Amino acid sequence: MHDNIFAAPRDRIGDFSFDDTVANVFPDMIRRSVPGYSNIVSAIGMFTAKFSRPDTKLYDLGCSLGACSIEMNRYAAEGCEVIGIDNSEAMVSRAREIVKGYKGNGKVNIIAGDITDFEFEPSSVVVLNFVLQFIAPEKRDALMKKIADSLVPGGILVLSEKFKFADETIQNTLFDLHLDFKKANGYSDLEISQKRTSLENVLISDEVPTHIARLKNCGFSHASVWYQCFNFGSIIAIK
Ligand code: GEK
Repeated sequence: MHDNIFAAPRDRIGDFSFDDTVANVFPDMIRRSVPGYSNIVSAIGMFTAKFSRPDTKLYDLGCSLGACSIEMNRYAAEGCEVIGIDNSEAMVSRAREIVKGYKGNGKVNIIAGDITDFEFEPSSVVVLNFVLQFIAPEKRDALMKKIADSLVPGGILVLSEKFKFADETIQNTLFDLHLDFKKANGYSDLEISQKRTSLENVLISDEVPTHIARLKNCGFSHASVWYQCFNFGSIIAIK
């Protein structure tokens, strides 16, 4: 379904939420709004093939409609269970139906819950694909520490985010290119500006060095950006 949620002018723009309206158009919305999204989802399958260990959990945190869960399950090692978690009921109910249609190596379990409250079991692959940016900044360190603690030695976290940049010229250039990307994908100036207002207090991005320092402080031995398209990108962190 085509995303035209912000197409009509609004008198008042509330905070963005992952409700039924968003869940209905989500695949179209994320493809047209997040540069590099499909490349990153495919690569998550490849990271899973390389890093999943038999009989461990593979977590897709903030799974939305389960795009990464499906990809992870295609490449899961023997005896793995993919667990997708999301706190939006609208996403979870749809994701449960969608994942049923795909075959994989293990099983996929979609759970409704808040990832900041979740007790993780031993895992080898954890994915946060454009999710940490929606978690309250003061909760980010504790979540990252819990993820690092749950990973087996040599396990991997794939952390994809919208980045911000300390260098003003780089920030403005990549921000403008993202606008051009959205316009090229058919969003109007009004849609872009109304969505930006709606996300203002909801999506809070960090700089790449902040992410890397947090990952190192929370127990990861290695961390690096492996992909970037404009101001969106993905980091891997290995325990
Ligand atoms: C994908 N990973 O297709 N607990 C659980 N879920 C949460 C929380 C939380 N505290 N906060 C936000 N979410 C997906 C895309 S979308 C990214 C992820 C985007 C969920 C929220 O309900 C939504 O489904 C998801 O995180 C973010 O690869 O829309 O830009």
